[in-house]
Amino acid sequence: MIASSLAMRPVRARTASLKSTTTRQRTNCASAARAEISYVMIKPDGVQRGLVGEIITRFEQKGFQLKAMKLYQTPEEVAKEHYKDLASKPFFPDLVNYIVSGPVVSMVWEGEEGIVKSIRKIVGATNPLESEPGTIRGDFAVCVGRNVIHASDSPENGERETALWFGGEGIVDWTSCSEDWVIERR
Ligand code: RTP
Ligand code: MG
Repeated sequence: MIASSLAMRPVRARTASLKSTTTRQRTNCASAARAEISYVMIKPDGVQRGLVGEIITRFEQKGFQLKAMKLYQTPEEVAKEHYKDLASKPFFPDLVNYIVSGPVVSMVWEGEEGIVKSIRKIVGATNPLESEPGTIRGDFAVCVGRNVIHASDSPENGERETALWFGGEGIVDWTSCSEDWVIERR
């Protein structure tokens, strides 16, 4: 019975490669939306405080799909490259020291068009004292210099940051068995 029901499942577009992720079309989705990826990172304070499971649960329960994950001790040059747009800010040295101060959990999450913006909403405002309750920073942080989590701020940066942190390796091409219950298809 299981084999026959699986055989009737529709054929879906799959992630052919990291590079092609944003250009592929999910042909069976009702909205025919393009897929996006977000690079999400639990910062050293989130790892040290035992928030990894709680944070991953929020994205899983939302219905986004995990494509890559690793526990990683960040080299200084990677931290600097990641935040290079902030290099002129007075807090930049402290930010780099923070990111390399312990292991981070690096992840790539994929979803339909809009996932990058949606994840930023789930993460909350940069300053945790201004983050809404119910967001990750709103619930688990009080200080901008210890704000627990990073998430890409645009689809382009989702691609750039994924390439920086994963270098094209560790991205898993898989489809969740619950996808048909999460995404409407016509
Ligand atoms: P992130 O890149 O980490 O997701 O944070 P974000 O987009 O919400 O904010 P962004 O402006 O990109 O800042 C990056 C990180 O720098 C630290 N920061 N410190 N002391 C300060 O005024 C200050 N401002 C920013 C925070 O850790 C922030 O997440
Ligand atoms: Mg940012």
